[in-house]
Amino acid sequence: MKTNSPTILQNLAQKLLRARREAEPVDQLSAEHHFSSEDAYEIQRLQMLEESAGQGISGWKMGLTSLAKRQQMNLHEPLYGYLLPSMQVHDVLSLRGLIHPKIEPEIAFLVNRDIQGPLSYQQALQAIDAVAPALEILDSRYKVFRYFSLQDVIADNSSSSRFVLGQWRRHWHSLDLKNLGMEFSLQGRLQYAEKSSAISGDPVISLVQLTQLLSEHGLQIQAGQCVLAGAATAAIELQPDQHFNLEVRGLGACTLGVCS
Ligand code: OOG
Ligand code: MG
Repeated sequence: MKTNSPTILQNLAQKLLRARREAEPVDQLSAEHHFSSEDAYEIQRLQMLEESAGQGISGWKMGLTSLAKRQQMNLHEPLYGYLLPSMQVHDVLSLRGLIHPKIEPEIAFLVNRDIQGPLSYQQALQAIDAVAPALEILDSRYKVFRYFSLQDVIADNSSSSRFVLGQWRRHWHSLDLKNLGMEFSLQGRLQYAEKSSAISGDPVISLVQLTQLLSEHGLQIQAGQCVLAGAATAAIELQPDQHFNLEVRGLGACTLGVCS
């Protein structure tokens, strides 16, 4: 249920969009306003409507789909956010314009059809054109990147900032998508080794959940869009001169260098 007027929601959207564009963090919205998850998704939509003008939408991210992330953020329900072309980076990330960025290892899907309404698990499998290893760079437009409410995170486009995609693999049908080994390294040293089952028990379930959440909000996935299924591990804070490598057995690698 929406609990705030359209004018208030638009004002809150503008506040977060300014914080995103100027890298000037703000207080959590919930400090001053009581707002529902539906309000929060509307604040997210209003910002991304403006931000996507002239560039469109690359896809969607699911978040808080793993126990590690839920514990790290102390929030316990999955959420989604928009991914825009301007958020995609290749090889090197500059920290300029970011507030307190973190990085996390993910699995990405390329979707082969327009999706309206919730999909079953089987339908979700059929909607996957290709699979790739991916890295998500999170940032929060709030002064504190911890202990915020679910509504605050949703309103902030679920902490989206940047993302990196490895090579799409179209011949993925022989892979067990819930049993992929994921090794996440920093400066060549292993930080986390996980199975893809850490993501919703199976990353395909994240896609199913995304179709449920989007249909509740009257939104759709379009053919050719990508979906980040959510992190398999806790996120690591970014600093200049880091080099990250995510190796997903059977899928390949996704790497990122960080510069100031
Ligand atoms: C919320 C976004 C979580 C994931 O993959 O779990 C997320 C946050 O941690 O700020 O993207
Ligand atoms: Mg993520």
